[in-house]
Amino acid sequence: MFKHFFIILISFTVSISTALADKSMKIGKKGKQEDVTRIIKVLMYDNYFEPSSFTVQPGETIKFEVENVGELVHEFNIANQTMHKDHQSEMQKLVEMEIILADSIDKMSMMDKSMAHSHANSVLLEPKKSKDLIWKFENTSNIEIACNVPGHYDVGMIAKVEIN
Ligand SMILES: [Cu+2]
Repeated sequence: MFKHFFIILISFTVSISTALADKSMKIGKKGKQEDVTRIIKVLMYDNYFEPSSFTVQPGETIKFEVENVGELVHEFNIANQTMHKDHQSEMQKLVEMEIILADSIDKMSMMDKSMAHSHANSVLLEPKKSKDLIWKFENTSNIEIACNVPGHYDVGMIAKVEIN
């Protein structure tokens, strides 16, 4: 009897953690222009975002007009904490290869070395540059918008995203 209960408890715990892990990976997907219902202007400074938090509805498609008004290279990346951590090592490599410099991006060698850096969920911008990103949020949780240029996440270049 007791043994049975224990087994049930274990399988219950496993299924809960699987569900959570699965849920945290759902950050949405690249959105389509025709589905955009809201446009949000985002400014990137050294080292923070303005606005510093976002509230979105599940299923909503938002166009982010991202502009880097700082003096350094910055990234606007929609992901969760685990994805940001993974991406940070990728960015670290690009810095070590001197492809991403403090205030510029060596696009030629980025192409040469096939280190093309474009992901649907992020934009990487030199100072004074801007770019749009359309994102469809769906059944999302634990989303953070962050900059993964080495050191920036650690000093708090993160914007919270609340799904409401
Ligand atoms: Cu940054």
